Formats: sequence, structure tokens, C-alpha cells
Amino acid sequence: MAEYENLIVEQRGGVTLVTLNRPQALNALNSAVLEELITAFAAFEADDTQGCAVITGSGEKAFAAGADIKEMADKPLSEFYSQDMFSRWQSHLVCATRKPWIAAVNGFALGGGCELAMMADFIIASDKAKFGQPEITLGVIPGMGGSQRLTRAVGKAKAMDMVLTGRMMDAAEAESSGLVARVVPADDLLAEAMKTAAKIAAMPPLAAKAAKEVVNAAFENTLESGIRHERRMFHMLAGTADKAEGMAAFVAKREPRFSGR
Ligand code: CO8
Repeated sequence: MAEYENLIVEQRGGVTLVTLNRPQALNALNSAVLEELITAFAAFEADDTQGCAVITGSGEKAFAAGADIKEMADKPLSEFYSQDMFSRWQSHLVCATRKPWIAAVNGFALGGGCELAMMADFIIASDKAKFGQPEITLGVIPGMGGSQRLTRAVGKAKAMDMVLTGRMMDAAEAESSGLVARVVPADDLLAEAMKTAAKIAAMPPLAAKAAKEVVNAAFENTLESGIRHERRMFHMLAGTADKAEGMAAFVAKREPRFSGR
């Protein structure tokens, strides 16, 4: 396994647990963290023993308090633009990861931290979590997908409220707004996220990838083409060994043994 300075990466059964580990900077996301996340997620994606990942933050206080402001403070526009800064989050982390992953948000998820959580397939939050897009207070705006993913998750009114005022949402508001799937007591967060990830990791992997693909397609397609995409993926899964096994096991009233084929 690769060596990491800013992450802790562990395999627990079929689940890869990735912990952002810069607690002294509230797990702020600098370029070294991004490069390590790309390496860790590429390894997760390539490893057939791993079916789901969980990303969380070290320490009690933060999931991630944003992109690293100290790293960005003196960078000129020319560097942001010529390097197409932040594009690798989308191309190398989101688009390149076809297996499911969950964000377990344990505290502040602000700016790029909130955006990273929203890149995951869903969020499980501790009751102490706080979400926000405070970039406007720094003279910028969300730059890692926040304006698009937050708006899709919570709708225009709340997204505008958060992006224009920089205010934070607590976990209860995030759940009632549709930003997070579940809220659990802080002490139970990791166990709950790992249990959920283990359940997903035990599912037939081709069906898990296809399920993720078609739900995400809902954000890109018209209703008609999304439904057609779903139907074609369903047809594709009908040809898998795991469909034969899953249905045979149901009929025989036994547990299925999925092979990933
Ligand atoms: N970057 C760098 N360091 C940070 C960050 C950050 N985002 N957040 C916290 N830290 C550091 C602090 O500087 C401090 O370090 P030190 O001890 O060396 O002074 C340490 O973490 C602890 O932080 P605080 O002392 O501030 O802790 P508090 O409990 O007082 O406050 C807060 C916690 C409220 C979370 C506060 O730290 C805060 O407001 N942080 C910044 C939040 C923020 O604005 N995030 C958005 C960043 S911008 C961003 O994500 C943009 C993404 C895309 C940009 C695209 C541009 C083109």
C-alpha cells in the first residue's frame, strides 16, 4: 500500500476507510491532500476485494474546513487558470471512481470540505456536523462543484442563502434539506458509516456500479433518456452471473454468493 502523509488509509474487510489527517489545519485540503486522495481512490477502484469506501476527517472538530486558504492566499489568477486548479477533483476523484463511496462528516464541512462531502455518493453526518460554503467571505465563490451540487441537493432557495451569506447549516437542517442521508450521534458516526459501507460492499459489484451510474445520470439527462439509460443498464445486468445467483438464491431461500461476474 502507498505511503501517505496527509491521509490514513485502511482496508477493513471489503471497505476502504480514508481519513483526512491534518487535524492541526482542521483537515484543510491542500494540493498534497488532493494528490494522495487521487492515489488512494485509484487503489480502491483497482482492488477487486474493495466494494465501498468511506471518507472522514481526523479529530473531533472537522471533516475538512475547506481548501487550504494559506496555500491559495498568494497565488495569482494566472496560476489558478493555467493549472485549471481544482479540475482534478472532478476528473480524477469523482469521474474516475465508479465504485460507491460515503462521506462520514464528523464536524465542520466548509467550502471545499462541503464540496468534497458532496462528491461522495451520499453523506452520513454526525449530529455535530456543520455544512457551509463561506467562500464569499474570502472574495471568491465555491470552486469545486459547490454551486452545482449544493443547488441540486437542497434547491435554489437554500443554496443561494448559503452561498450568498456564507452561513452554516447544522446537521438537522442538512438532513431536512436533503443534503445528508442520515444523522447519527457523533459517537456512532464511524461505526454507522462502516456498517453501511460493508453492506454495500457485500452487494453484487456490477449492480452497485450500475446503480451509482444511473442515479448520477438523473442529474445529466432528460427524464426520458435517464429512464432509457436505467432500462439498458437493467438489461445489461440480466446477463451477469450475479443476477442468476441472486435470483436463484431467492427462489431457493438461501443466501446468495456473489462472484462479481
Ligand atoms: N485553510 C487553511 N487553514 C485552515 C483552514 C483552511 N480552510 N481552516 C482552518 N484552518 C487552520 C487555522 O488557520 C488554524 O491554524 P493555526 O492554528 O495555525 O492558526 C487551525 O486550522 C484551527 O482553526 P481556527 O483557529 O480558525 O479554529 P476555530 O475553531 O476558531 O474556527 C472555523 C473553526 C470556523 C472552521 C475556522 O477555522 C474557519 O472559518 N476556517 C475557514 C473556513 C473557510 O472559509 N473555508 C473555505 C475555504 S475556501 C474554499 O474551500 C474554496 C474551494 C474552492 C475555491 C475555488 C477558488 C477559485
